[in-house]
Amino acid sequence: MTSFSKMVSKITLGLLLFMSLPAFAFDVIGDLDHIPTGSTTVIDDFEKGNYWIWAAFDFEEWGPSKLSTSARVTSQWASQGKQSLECRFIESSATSANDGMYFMDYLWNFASERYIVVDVYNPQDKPINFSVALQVTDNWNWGGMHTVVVEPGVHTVVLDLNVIKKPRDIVRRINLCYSENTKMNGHFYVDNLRLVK
Ligand SMILES: [Ca+2]
Repeated sequence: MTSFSKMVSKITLGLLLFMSLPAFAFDVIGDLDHIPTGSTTVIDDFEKGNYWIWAAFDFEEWGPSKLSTSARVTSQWASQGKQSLECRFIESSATSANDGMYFMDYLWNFASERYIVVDVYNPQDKPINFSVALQVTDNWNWGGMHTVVVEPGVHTVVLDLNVIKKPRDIVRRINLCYSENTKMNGHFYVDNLRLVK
């Protein structure tokens, strides 16, 4: 083949591969089995810096030390753009907690929002438990949502904000919550954290 026809066949192959891949058709888990279709607001796509920190030894005043060890922006994986947030954790010990948190502080109003939707990639060969919790009102009251088991691979997690029986017009903190399903050191990635009405 001439170099031109080679190039054309490569482009054709690329187009065929592209067309055969559904856009972001990840397994949807959580409170819905599909991605809700209401208007969507992205909270963080992790493309413009890192606003997240992790709960660690400094959380000991609230109990044993957490399993979370870092929260950093990475280009190792992304479901949107080029970057995601990598959340690392260690396995529990006899004296540790069995959960970890990665959080961002700001002042949001989620009163008219219904779902939190986030893409989660678990690269381990064992499941992890994942949830999202808000801290609401000026008293930073805990507003937890359902915990889902994230099997190995990429999933879109949909969580219903109406589970939180507290006002959501003052949201101070968003916590991405890991809890131990299987004892292991590991990490997971999140991307395209968004709200859907
Ligand atoms: Ca991204």
